[in-house]
Amino acid sequence: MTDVVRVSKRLSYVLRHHPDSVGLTLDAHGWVAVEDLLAALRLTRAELDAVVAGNDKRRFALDGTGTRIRASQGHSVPVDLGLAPAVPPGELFHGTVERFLTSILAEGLRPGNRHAVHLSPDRETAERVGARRGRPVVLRVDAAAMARDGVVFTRSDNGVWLVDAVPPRYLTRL
Ligand code: HQG
Repeated sequence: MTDVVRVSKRLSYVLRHHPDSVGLTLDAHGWVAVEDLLAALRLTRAELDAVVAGNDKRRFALDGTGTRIRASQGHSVPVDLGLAPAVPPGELFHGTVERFLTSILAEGLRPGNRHAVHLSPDRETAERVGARRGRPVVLRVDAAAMARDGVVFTRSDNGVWLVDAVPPRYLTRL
């Protein structure tokens, strides 16, 4: 694991799940002062900037002034990302693994520990998400039908589609 990946994982842990573990508190929208984060994690600004800029999924976002930072999605602590409802593409994808399928097809996609169910804009991305846990299985989500039925979608700063839940009738195994 490279240093950048190590720091990225540490930032995900702190900014999504356990800010308290290093004595930080996120504001209501998930932001923390860059200065406080650097002090808490003993990082230099250059090290932080390398992780933010080099991150494969743009997991972290600086505010307009570059003085505050937050995770773009994936939180388990309560934050309001302030994302506006957005119209999804006709179909979205979810990557998972075989062992979850019986449950998913019975009760639909649930957010688990996170705030929202994460959906990918394309099949390849969903395969990568599923592959974190084993041989990937990709589900097609009929986002057009969900939107038509009044489900609210938001899109995170890094292009992940977020929704509260996906009932099984909108899912098809690919
Ligand atoms: C499964 C990573 C049983 C679901 C990724 C998944 C993504 C169910 C797991 C982002 C279920 C939740 C999110 C049900 C859902 N019964 N299992 N009813 N409903 N599941 O990690 O979508 O690198 O919370 O299929 O790339 O895997 O962190 O969600 O396997 O973008 O930036 O429960 O996390 O991004 O797992 O991944 P997760 P996810 P980062």
